[in-house]
Order: sequence, then C-alpha cells, then structure tokens
Amino acid sequence: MGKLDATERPRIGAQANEVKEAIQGAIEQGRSTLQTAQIEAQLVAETLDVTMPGVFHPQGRSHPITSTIDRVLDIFVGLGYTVAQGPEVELDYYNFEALNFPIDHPARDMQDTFNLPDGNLLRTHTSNVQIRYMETNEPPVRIVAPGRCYRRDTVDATHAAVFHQIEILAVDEGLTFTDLKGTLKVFLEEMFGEIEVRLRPSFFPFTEPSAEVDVRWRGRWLEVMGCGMVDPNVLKAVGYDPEVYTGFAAGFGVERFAMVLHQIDDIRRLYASDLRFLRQF
Ligand code: 2NL
Repeated sequence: MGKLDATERPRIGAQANEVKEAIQGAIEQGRSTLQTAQIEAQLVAETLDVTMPGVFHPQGRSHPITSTIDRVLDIFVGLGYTVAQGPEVELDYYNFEALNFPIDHPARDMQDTFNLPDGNLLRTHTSNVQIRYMETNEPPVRIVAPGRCYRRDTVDATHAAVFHQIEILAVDEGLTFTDLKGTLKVFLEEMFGEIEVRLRPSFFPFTEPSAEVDVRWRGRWLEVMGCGMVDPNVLKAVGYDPEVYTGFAAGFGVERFAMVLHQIDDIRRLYASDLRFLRQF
C-alpha cells in the first residue's frame, strides 16, 4: 500500500478488505459446517433408547441352612459364647477316642463312618472342635461349633450323608444340669417362640447324665436336640481336672431345625438346588 499512488490507495484498500472478508467468511462457514456435522455424529452415536427393556439381575439370598446357622450363632453369641471351627478331615482321636467312645462302640463301625485310605476319617459330629478348643484353652469355656459332618447313612427323607450340626459347650467351676436346662430353654424360645420344653433321659458316650430335648410344636412333642453334663473322662482327656470343673454340652442337626421351622418334608430338598424351592425363603 505504501508504494501506491495516494489517489489509488482508497480503491485498492477497499478491494483488499473485500477479499479479506470473503476469505474470513469462507473459513467461518467451513468451521460451522464441520461443527454441525460433528455434533450430529455424536448425537447419533450416543442415542439412548429409554424404552429398551433393562438387564435382569436376579437377587440372591441365604440358603435356609445358612440362615438357620446364622440365627443360632446370633443367639449364642448374645449369651456370651464364641464361635469355634475345626477340620472336617479328622483323626480317630478327636472324633472318638477323646470323646470316651469305647474302641468297640458301634458308631466307629465302617457302616457309620467314612474312613479315609490314609487312616483319617470324615468327622461324624462337630465335637472334634470342642476337644481341640479345650486342648489349647483353659476354662472358663463357652463355645458354639457349627459345621459340616459326614455319615454313611442310607439317604432318605430324613437322612443325608453330608449334613450340618451345631454343638455348644460350657466348662467352668460349679456348672450344673440346671444351668444346661436354663440355657437350652432360653435358646429354644429364641428359636421357636414361647414353647414348652421337656427333657428325657438318654445316653451319649461323652455326657453323663445325658438327655434328649423335646419341644411341644404344633400340638406334638418333637425331639430337637441331645444334651448332657460333660463326662469326667472327656475333661481328663483334655487335661482339665474334673474335681474342679464341670461342663455341659448339647448338639443338634441344622437340617432338622430348618425342616421344623419351615415345614420342609424332605431333607433332600435342601440339597437339590432347585430355585423354585429356594426362592421361597
Ligand atoms: C445330638 C446330641 C450332643 C454333645 C453333643 C459334646 C461335646 C463334647 C463333650 C460332651 Cl466335647 N458333649 N457334645 C453332648 C450331648 C449331645 O449331641 O443328638 N446331636 C445331633
């Protein structure tokens, strides 16, 4: 512009401005076209069809065996008991010998016990947990032992080869049969509601005296557990002095409790994994 004749400058200047504005307008229009196309592509890619059916996530829940165990543990933990666990593959000593089973007791028979090729066995009850606990802890003892047990029973509506048991054990100075009875009464009323409880004399190798516990349920007496005062021979086996300490114990089958509470007619339903059955709980 500086070299132009002064009279030419306004015309050339105006022309240059026209060219500059034309170029700027073209750039602006190009940018706007690209932007619109980009927004449209994004809208198409991100379309959400709110009328599409959702993905179904079925809700899980506790198995009735699990919920029964949980209820029992809650009650005994509330009474000051500690939950204890132990091995399912066990030595003869912890399953039988320390529990005062004579060497020729019928429960040791091949008919009842799964014996393993290495000389161990599958525990037939959870009492092994209590023996192991007492071996490594001094009184006072208050434990509740839930767990899976195994017996070579013929499977039918009330027997399974694999089942669950819960045992309780208390050892202290001065514990009596009355403490046992009161503890079981409190437990059974928490479990079944206000209920009549009856004890009948019985026999277990590991308790003396021993009793079966019945509850009056829907107009009938129903056997729900076994119990007794810990046999002095069991206390001696774990190194407790039976002249100083006494103990009480009780045990019951979890499946049987669940069947009574939920009116289940066949133990095999608890193991069939049929969702039409399990969804009811
Ligand atoms: C039943 C009866 C019972 C016990 C279990 C026990 C454990 C130790 C010492 C003494 Cl370490 N007793 N347990 C006592 C009485 C009965 O179970 O019918 N269970 C299904």
